[in-house]
Amino acid sequence: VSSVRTFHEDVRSALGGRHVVTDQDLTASHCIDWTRRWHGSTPAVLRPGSTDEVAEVVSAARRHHVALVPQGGNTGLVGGATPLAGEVVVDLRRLDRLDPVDAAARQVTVGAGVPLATVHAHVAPASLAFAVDLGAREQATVGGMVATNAGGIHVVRNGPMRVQLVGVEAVLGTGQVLVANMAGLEKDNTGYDLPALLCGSEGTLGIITAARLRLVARPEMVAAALVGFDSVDDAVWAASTLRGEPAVVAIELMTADGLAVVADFLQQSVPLLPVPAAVLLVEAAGRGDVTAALGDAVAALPGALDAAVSDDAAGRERLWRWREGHHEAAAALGVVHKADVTLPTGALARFVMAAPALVERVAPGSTTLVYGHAGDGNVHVNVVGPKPDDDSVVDAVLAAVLERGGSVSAEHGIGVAKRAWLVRQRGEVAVTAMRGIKSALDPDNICNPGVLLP
Ligand code: FAD
Ligand code: 2HG
Ligand code: ZN
Repeated sequence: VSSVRTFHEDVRSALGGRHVVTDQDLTASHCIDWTRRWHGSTPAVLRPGSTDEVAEVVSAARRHHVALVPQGGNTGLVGGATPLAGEVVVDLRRLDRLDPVDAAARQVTVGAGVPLATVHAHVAPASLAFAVDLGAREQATVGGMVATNAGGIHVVRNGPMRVQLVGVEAVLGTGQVLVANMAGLEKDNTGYDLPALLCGSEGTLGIITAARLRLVARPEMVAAALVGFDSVDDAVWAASTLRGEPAVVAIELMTADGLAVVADFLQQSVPLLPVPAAVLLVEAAGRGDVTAALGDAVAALPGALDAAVSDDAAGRERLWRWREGHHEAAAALGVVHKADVTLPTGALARFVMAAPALVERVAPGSTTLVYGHAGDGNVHVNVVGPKPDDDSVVDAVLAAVLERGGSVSAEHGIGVAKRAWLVRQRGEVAVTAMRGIKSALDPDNICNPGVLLP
């Protein structure tokens, strides 16, 4: 207790009392995750406003043996930002630096606390765009997205966060400030790729304070289509074909069962009637007539039935609502158990079709939605029914994924939810290497000690 009190005194003098929040009414929202599956408690939420202040926090934590949980927008879906063992929360949202866009380099440097939507808005006037986009865009921060190597809806064209990350600034678990390629060199072949290492480290190696991000051309035209198919097989086959179309930037899969749940939630009818067995939401973007390019690509797909197409912003948003409504519609039914998985291309359709029956065997009477980023072989199995602390359904789904040669985490990370699966996924040698990296960069195990490594 006295050690924690001394830690509090140190951080109060580093951050000022206003940014050491101990009032439980104010810390409560930091202690529960988005899914409501993970609940913790914390003696304090720290709100550093600069890289130096983050370094002071980490150094004080080392001195006093205090464990830290970094937190951005708290939209993570694997419990990685929840203080489950009473850790101190470090809220990074005051790191809101927004440097001018470097149009010549097609890069921008931003603070870790900047929300994704702010990055999008910041680079748009320079006719540039940030390639990563995801449903939690208003809250998810750049630091959290780097820490989880977030994916989202455009991975099929531009890759995940790791591909967009040119450089990183971070306070390591040692308290030292690491500056890795923040000058944004496109080529720098001098040893280990530290930005790539920190990307996906889930707060276990240190605290990301800023990122140098790659930008892409802002598309002049965007068009989206909901395309119906008689079978999941046809839809998945179509997704593979569409990956070869240069203008296609998103290929998202939904099934009739999931759409029925969303239709109830939205109190609307699916725009394709009768509702097909499987639906792809396909988005095309670029210069020239992308609507025509999208129409031609869709018309050439074997098995495509009806399509609803839109190229104005409001119409596209209406189509996307059917896809982005899935997690909200599921959450409205209760606490959602989530398995975020990738399958080898050839195994995806069969898995999507098998998942609901697999869930029904383990937890009869549950509601199951299977949807996701078909272009990446990544689907999200959302199950409502089992008690919040019952892992049996997710375990059964993950076991089925491993049997089929897939991954137990495609884009959300391991967090606390999937720690038990890491060795089975990656093997002892890889996990031992990860432990070695962890102990080199965070020797006192103060950075998210409960996360990622079993
Ligand atoms: P948090 O939830 O605060 O933290 C996530 C992890 O990162 C934790 O382990 C935390 O300790 C660590 N962390 C946070 N900030 C830092 C930092 N500065 N330094 C070091 N570690 C840090 N994810 C996808 O990949 N693709 C999607 O399509 C997608 N869609 C989503 C849609 C919705 C509606 C929701 C709620 C979530 C979605 N997510 C998606 C998950 C989530 O948005 C991402 O994981 C996002 O990257 C988390 O960002 P955050 O700032 O909220 O991080
Ligand atoms: C998405 O693609 C997100 O919508 C969230 O990754 C998925 O909530 C989920 O399971
Ligand atoms: Zn996703």
